[in-house]
Amino acid sequence: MATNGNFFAVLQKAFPKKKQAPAVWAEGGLTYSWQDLEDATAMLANLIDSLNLPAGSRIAVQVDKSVETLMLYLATLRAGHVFLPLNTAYQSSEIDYFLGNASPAVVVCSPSNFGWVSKIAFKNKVSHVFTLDDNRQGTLLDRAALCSRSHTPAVVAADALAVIIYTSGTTGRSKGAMLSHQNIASNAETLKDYWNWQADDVLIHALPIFHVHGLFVAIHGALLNGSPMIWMNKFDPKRSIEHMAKGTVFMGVPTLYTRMLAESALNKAATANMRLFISGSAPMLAETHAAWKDATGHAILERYGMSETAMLTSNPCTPDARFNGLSERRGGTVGFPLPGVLLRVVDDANKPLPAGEIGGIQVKGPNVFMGYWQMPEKTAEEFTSDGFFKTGDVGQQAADGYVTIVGRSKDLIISGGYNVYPAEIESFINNLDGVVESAVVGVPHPDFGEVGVAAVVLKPGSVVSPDSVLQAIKTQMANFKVPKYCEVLDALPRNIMGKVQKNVLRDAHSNRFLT
Ligand code: MCA
Ligand code: AMP
Repeated sequence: MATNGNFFAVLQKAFPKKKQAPAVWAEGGLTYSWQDLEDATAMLANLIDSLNLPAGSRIAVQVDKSVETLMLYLATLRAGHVFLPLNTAYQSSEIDYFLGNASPAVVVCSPSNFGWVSKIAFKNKVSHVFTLDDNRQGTLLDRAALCSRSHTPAVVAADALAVIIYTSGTTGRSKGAMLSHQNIASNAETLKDYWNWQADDVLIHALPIFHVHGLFVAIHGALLNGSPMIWMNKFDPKRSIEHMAKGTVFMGVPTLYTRMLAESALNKAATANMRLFISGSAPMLAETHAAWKDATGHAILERYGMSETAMLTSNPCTPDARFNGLSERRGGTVGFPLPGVLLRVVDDANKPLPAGEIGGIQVKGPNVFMGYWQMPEKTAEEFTSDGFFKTGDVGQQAADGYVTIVGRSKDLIISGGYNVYPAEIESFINNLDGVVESAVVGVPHPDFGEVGVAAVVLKPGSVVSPDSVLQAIKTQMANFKVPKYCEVLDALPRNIMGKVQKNVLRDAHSNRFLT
């Protein structure tokens, strides 16, 4: 029989032989052993099996982070279905879109959201709605408790769909990036090797698990290495530093690092047990990289990736033989293409550029996704005729191999590691009563790296305050999408072609949040 392509089966093989050893230490005191992980994922997978869902059914999950959410993710793979994580900040109109677009068979939500989520779910013909909170309560675990602890992982092809991650687009609504078992397995295996995971590693897990960074990069690394995790349901800078006495690996977006840098407890002694600090999801300022080195003696390893591709490049962990044995973790760069990833920098005609020249970044590799869920035209647009994926990021690769991201061709704001597409906010503002048009730009912010600022033009005679615009967005959209400032203008700045000059707006507000 052909080998099982199910990524859960790959992870399960990597679970340590000592089943009673700790797999997860949760803040609050609970310890979960590898046997607990085995049993709980079996029970949840048996519950999923008992629903008799068609193969490849989507299981949409919008719940607070907990170890049980991790179990649910693993159980979904184990049962051969498709995990669809949703940011807990999403509100009803956003959830309505995702459920309508993905047609999940199962929705799992927080008990406190059951009222509104179940209405939207039933409207979208979802057959099963379960609840799960971050304290092991809810109908999901009540039902799973009745199921057997024995379960054989479903046999699936390596190229079967495993996870859908929604990512917003420069135009229109979000697109579901489809990742196969093989996509996530190949990336996890590459990173296990490249980041030199050690037998005694302990991961401090501080990120949310509804995006690639916390869900794939962090969790897969630890599980594939059979390493325990210190599990934080919510990031806290003080407690993260305390955990470093026991932990060895930390992964975060730059905001997590700047918040920890502000703590007096951060010093060389507090981080002496740590082996590796990894940053990604947003650009880390070279100053932050240098400040961290100063405070702790550790050089943060920055890497670069996307929901569509998982990880693409990384600074070296140990000397990289492919690049003359270079081992420097160079601040302001995202390092080398990972083994197996082809990366090229091209001009507007897709022609590869020489080293050092700036252009569009395109990639190819076993980690690159299967396409956007039910959007074949969008998928085709994003690939070149020779099979490279257009990242929408602009950068250069130096002669010695280091890749630097210098900007984005996509109109995107990355705020505290979350992506905000101005087009989505602008279209919402433009539909408000009394508004003619708007423009949303990203400007530097000391905590979130970048935040949105909105400029709004009103219809003659209408009275709309900037605060009411922000308030209206807040009631309908995830909180991280709400611009941090809004102004009313007589007209948007335009060039002679009539195109809105977002750079003029960005310049006008570039110091708004900086001291
Ligand atoms: C919270 N707020 C934000 C953000 N987070 N505003 C802008 N950007 C944000 N990221 C809002 C809150 O709604 C609140 O507004 C106010 O800011 C203060 O909230 P605060 O309590 O400080 O926030 P927090 O709960 O502490 O969250 C900050 C955070 C969080 C811990 C930095 O944003 C976070 O966990 N970010 C990580 C995101 C991540 O994992 N990204 C990976 C994506 P109000 O008071 O008005 O309600 S995966 C990816 O990008 C690719 C593939 C990759 O390469 O990894
Ligand atoms: P997402 O849609 O959440 O997958 O975000 C992916 C985008 O985040 C990439 O296309 C980049 O623009 C950005 N990104 C991720 N890691 C880095 C990094 N280390 N430096 C700069 N940008 C990054």
